[in-house]
Amino acid sequence: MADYTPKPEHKFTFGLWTVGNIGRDPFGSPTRDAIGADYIVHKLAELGAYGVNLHDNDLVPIDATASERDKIVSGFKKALADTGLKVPMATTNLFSDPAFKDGAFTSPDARVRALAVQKTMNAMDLGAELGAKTYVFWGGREGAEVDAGSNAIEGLQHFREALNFLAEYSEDQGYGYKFALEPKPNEPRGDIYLPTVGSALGFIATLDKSELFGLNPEFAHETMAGLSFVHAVAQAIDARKLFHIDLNDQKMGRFDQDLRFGAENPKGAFFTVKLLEDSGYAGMRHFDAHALRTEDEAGVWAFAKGCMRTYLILKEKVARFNADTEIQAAIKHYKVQDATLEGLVKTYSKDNASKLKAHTFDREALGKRGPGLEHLDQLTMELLYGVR
Ligand code: GCO
Ligand code: MN
Ligand code: MN
Repeated sequence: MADYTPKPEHKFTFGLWTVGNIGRDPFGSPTRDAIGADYIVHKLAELGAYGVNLHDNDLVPIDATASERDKIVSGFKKALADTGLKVPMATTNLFSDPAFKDGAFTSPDARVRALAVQKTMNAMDLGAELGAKTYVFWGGREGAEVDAGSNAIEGLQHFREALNFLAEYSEDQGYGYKFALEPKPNEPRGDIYLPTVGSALGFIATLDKSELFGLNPEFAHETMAGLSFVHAVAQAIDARKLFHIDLNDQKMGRFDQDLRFGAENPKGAFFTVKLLEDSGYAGMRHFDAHALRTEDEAGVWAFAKGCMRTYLILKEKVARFNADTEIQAAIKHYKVQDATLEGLVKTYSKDNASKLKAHTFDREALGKRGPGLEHLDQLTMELLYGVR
């Protein structure tokens, strides 16, 4: 029986806000007590995680004085030093405070936009102090329910201005951050700007220092939009923009559920792990999920363990898939090769174009050919079901 014990080398991380989730929802009060940040650090280290990520206010309350802030941060740093846990990613809470109710970087109110940039600079200082190298921008409140008052083009312009400013600030301070935009289609706003991985990729190309910006795709977010998370991650990898990843799970078409990784869509989770492992993705495997509202503290740690264990189980399945001769033969059969034709279409030349035009295809045979996908998919499922 393989060993599925998480270890720091697996690069698993959790947010303070994930295992710290107190089980509040729009219809009900918290079902769990808040857990202290230092205690979370010790528990995560005990469970074999590599790191812990945070929003500024997960650690330092929004109205803390400078000396309160320093006291909290030094206590947290001690917990990190005692356990060896790292803080690879930091981010800003630009969604909880009522000031950000109609957007932060994209608010139609210039004062709110400036406040958002100021808050983010302070949060970037905090992240840098804790050693973070990835900075996430999740624009939860950047969007609208009503399009009559402002417009989405202005929103995007404001968003661009803020990100350009903050990238300069990071460089100026020598923080060396890479920035990861996290798209989400809706919730908490009716419609959030940059709703999908594809939209964020398009937007990044318009930023001044676009090389510093990439993606933090989330399983639940693409799934809420009815899209394939695997395809979204593939596109981010193809663009060399997969800077971070939020792993969790979600039923399609529902409110944001943040389920334990692999709990709902094992096949999607499997192909996600396959993409990450096969592509040599060297970043964090971050879990942005939380225990069910029904759970007590024991349930929280069972949830955290479960996320990591499922990843390792699926990683082992990926190795089996790649080594399975029958599966590999089926893939080989599926991907038909033709050296002559591939040579003709690979690069344009007048000669290639005229040879290609002169070629006669047996369209009927192409249309009739069975690629063997039923067989291949069944083999894949049997592997996932544990009988191969
Ligand atoms: C959500 C988001 C957030 C972000 C977090 C870090 O749906 O609430 O996924 O959890 O990931 O703010 O940027
Ligand atoms: Mn989310
Ligand atoms: Mn997220």
